[in-house]
Amino acid sequence: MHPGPIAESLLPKHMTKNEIADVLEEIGTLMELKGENPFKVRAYQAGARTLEAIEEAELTRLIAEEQLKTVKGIGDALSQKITELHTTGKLEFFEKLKASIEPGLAEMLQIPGLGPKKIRALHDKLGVASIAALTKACHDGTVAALDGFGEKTQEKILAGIKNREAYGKRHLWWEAWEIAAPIAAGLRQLPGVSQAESAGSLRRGLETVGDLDFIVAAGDAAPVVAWFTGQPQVKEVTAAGETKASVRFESGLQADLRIVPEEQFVFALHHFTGSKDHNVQMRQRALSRGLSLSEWGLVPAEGEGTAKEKAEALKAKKQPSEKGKIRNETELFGALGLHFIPPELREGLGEIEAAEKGELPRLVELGDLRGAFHNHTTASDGRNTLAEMAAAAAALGWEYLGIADHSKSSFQANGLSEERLLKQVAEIHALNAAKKFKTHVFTGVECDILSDGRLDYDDAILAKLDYVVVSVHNAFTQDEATMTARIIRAIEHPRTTMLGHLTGRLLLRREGYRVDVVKVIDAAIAHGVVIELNASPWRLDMDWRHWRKAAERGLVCSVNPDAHETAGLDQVRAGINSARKGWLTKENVLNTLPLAAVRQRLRR
Ligand code: DGT
Ligand code: CA
Ligand code: CA
Ligand code: ZN
Repeated sequence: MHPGPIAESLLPKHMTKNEIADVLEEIGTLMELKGENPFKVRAYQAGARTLEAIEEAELTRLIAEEQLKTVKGIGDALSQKITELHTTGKLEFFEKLKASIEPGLAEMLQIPGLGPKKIRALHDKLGVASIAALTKACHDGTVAALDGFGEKTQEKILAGIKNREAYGKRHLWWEAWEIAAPIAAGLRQLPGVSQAESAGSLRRGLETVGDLDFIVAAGDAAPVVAWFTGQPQVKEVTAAGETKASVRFESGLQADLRIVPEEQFVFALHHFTGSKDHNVQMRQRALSRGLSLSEWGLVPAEGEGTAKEKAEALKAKKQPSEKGKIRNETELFGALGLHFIPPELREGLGEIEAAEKGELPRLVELGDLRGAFHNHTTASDGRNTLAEMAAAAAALGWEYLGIADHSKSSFQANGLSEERLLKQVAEIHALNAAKKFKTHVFTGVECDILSDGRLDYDDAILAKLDYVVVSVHNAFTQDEATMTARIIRAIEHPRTTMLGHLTGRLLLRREGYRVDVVKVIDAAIAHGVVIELNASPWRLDMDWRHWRKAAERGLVCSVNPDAHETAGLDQVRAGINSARKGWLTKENVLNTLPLAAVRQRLRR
């Protein structure tokens, strides 16, 4: 498991300004869903924006001095609610509001592209109050006939419902990990528990997770089952046996728990880490050596009885010496003539052959990162100021932070005009000169790739920046050849440093645009352009499945948080998972370089 925030997530905590802004935003959405006064709705949305523009420390001061209501855009009522959230982490008004919404309507909010206003209209005019009823209304064509909807909207809604069904069963790695990490830590602290791990796709760092799989070593299973099923986040206990249990959390995520005796732990952990393909290959390898590998143990293949019976028989013999006993995964792989295979590589994609030859790469680690590019501030669509972002990077111990706000064509993200961009560059220079933070800030931009492949600023402007990230943010529906040529044209631009989120996919929400990834990789290598591994848990783009081959051919990766708030910087953790799944080493990743080397590289 990764190190990370553990026990504090179980305690009531005070909320940060961004978390409070999220609640205000949701209140606005729910009130709109209920058809309440639009002025009230807008007050909450505006309150969220106002809050984002205030620095965290300033908010704390305003609350302590009871001055919050004097801020323009925050009245008495809002000030009270913000204060309650800030100090207690809860808001009674919000809880009541949530409880007052018909569950079917709230569920409709999960359909991509369907907002509260439209849901309200569907409810009032067609009496639709569930996804099932909405599906039927779309098939009947009554949705298209509604004022303000039409054929196109109806099609979009149907596609959204289908997406939700297809994706609904999986969860983002990040969200799964936030639930799993404190539970694994809690299990480890239980009396009588000697080891506990999250296995499965979560441990392998897969971008989405079907369910959680906890493996625990304990002599007495009953108290472990009781603790696990009694966790406050558990919504439903779907099974509880003597050595196993299954639960479902609020988000719909399910978790399996298995408790095994100490000596079986390593075999169970390996088995339930998977993947299935990796396990099949491992079992074949064991068989070719006259051994049988399973969750129960590693036993001779010949002779009567199941693997379980043989493992138990071996155990009953109580071998007098510890010799030959397998205590951890390194020894398990070793027993089959293999170097240790990190969980992220266990996808059955050649890792066993490499482990046999001693050719596994030394994978990049979170601690190797010395900074990060592609981060936003309140200048465009970020939620923290330049100074706050720099302070957060310094707190992470980073040597540098690259700012890359949106360019002028991204008006929906408050993209920067030339004038505002130059003003930001001056601000960054002043910040660096003041040496208030240990972290050096690089000036950059996330420059739109226009629909024909030109960049969104003139060369003279781009020349004033330390680096340029180029990204596609519009005209997603171009055909593959057009999109590929468009992106390659941007890569060929002499001012381009790196390519942002190559396919534009949003995991569990929308497919990426059509693009020939291999051609884009070729162009990037040919022009010395870096491709980012966008570490946002929603993106993880370029996908890990392309990285191994691309890096072998000389492509350089930058693990970019694409942070829109200070908390987003930590998401490089998810990017590192994908980098490791892509067999990347420290040498393949730009932002593992120390400051001086990065400076030199950017000057090229
Ligand atoms: P998920 O939950 O869909 O994201 O993916 P996993 O890999 O966590 O799969 P899961 O939870 O069904 O099972 C955990 C691991 O247990 C899986 O990676 C490999 C092992 N496993 C489960 N079922 C089988 C099976 O039928 N054959 C083999 N060889 N291994 C299995
Ligand atoms: Ca699983
Ligand atoms: Ca499972
Ligand atoms: Zn972007």
